[in-house]
Amino acid sequence: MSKREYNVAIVGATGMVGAEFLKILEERNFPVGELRLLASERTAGSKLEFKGEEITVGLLDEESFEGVDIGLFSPGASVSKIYAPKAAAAGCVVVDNTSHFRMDPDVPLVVPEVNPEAIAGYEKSGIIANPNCSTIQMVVALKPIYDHFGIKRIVVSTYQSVSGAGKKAMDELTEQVRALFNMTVPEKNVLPHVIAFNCLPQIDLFLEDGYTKEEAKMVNETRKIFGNNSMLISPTAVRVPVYVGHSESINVETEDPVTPEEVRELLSAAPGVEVVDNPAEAQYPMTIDCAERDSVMVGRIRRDDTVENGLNLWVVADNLRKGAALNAVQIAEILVRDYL
Ligand code: NAP
Ligand code: 12T
Repeated sequence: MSKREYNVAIVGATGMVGAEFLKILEERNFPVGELRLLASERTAGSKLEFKGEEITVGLLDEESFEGVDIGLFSPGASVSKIYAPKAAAAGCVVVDNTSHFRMDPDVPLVVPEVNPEAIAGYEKSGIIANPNCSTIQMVVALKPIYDHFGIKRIVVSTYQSVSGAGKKAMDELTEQVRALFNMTVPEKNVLPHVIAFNCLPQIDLFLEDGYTKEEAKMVNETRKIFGNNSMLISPTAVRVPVYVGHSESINVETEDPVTPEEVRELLSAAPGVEVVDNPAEAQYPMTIDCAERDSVMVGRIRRDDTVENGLNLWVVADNLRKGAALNAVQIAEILVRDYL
């Protein structure tokens, strides 16, 4: 480490991911020098707490990144598109949580448990992209399986919480539940249909081929992170009425023969993974247990007998933590340890 403390900006500090950034920087005792909190005119001037001190939220503008070493961005793709390059031009290394730069060949897409070496490529653009929440938890669980047995094909269905769509979507679920219990008609403004007591097989917008953008992100990002464009991935992304935590049913076809026992042992020793798999005691990963946890929980590990080398897994993680802010802070930790 060439320097003891780093000036950090959180862009989108007043959002769900921003709140998690503040908590995680404090919890992990990241070497923060000056901390700059930035948001839009809607919340600029409000105050947030970091290490017992109140910090006033500033307005994101052209001058926001003077003297800032690391920018942790989650203000939405259209805002990152404009401000991440401005920050990088001012000498700030950006770790961006939005979808905008993920597939840019000049921007590394990083999950520290899977491809930390890719961080070295940050110098080209000054930007490192944080993958989509659903991609992150899937690749953390699959990395040891990929390394030991090879992966031919993945079929994944997600059960994604409303917090993935931001604060307004969480409030919408609450208001809809309240309305329904009061026998009134629920209103919808953020998600495409009523989410209370419902499941929506649509996350983000539809593409021409009938898949959604969220599904396409899982395919493209997973291939980029593993550096393997021939990996076959068939996704379905579903929004469920859960506040925090995404679940995934993952079917994997491996190259080499594999047993559930081998996978349980391998995953038990894998970084960032916690095996919760004891059917006799009805123990398996659940979103009510994942909030505030750092690990990706894996359970229901069993053979898929319909193919020669098949496995089924149930994978759960806190989408705001490992799926967003924690992964980005882990990237920043490697940056300060090895690069800055
Ligand atoms: P959120 O709760 O709606 O918060 C959005 C934040 O962005 C707020 O702080 C908001 O500030 C700020 N913002 C919006 N427009 C801005 C502008 N023009 N200038 C400056 N700040 C602006 O959303 P969230 O859940 O935190 O997610 C934010 C973004 O992170 C998403 O759009 C998504 O791209 C990304 N995300 C990524 C993952 C992932 O998979 N890695 C997961 C969740 C989210 P105000 O309060 O002032 O409006
Ligand atoms: N549409 O960062 O709505 O690409 O859950 C993350 C979460 C996009 C992203 C969601 C989304 C992203 C959602």
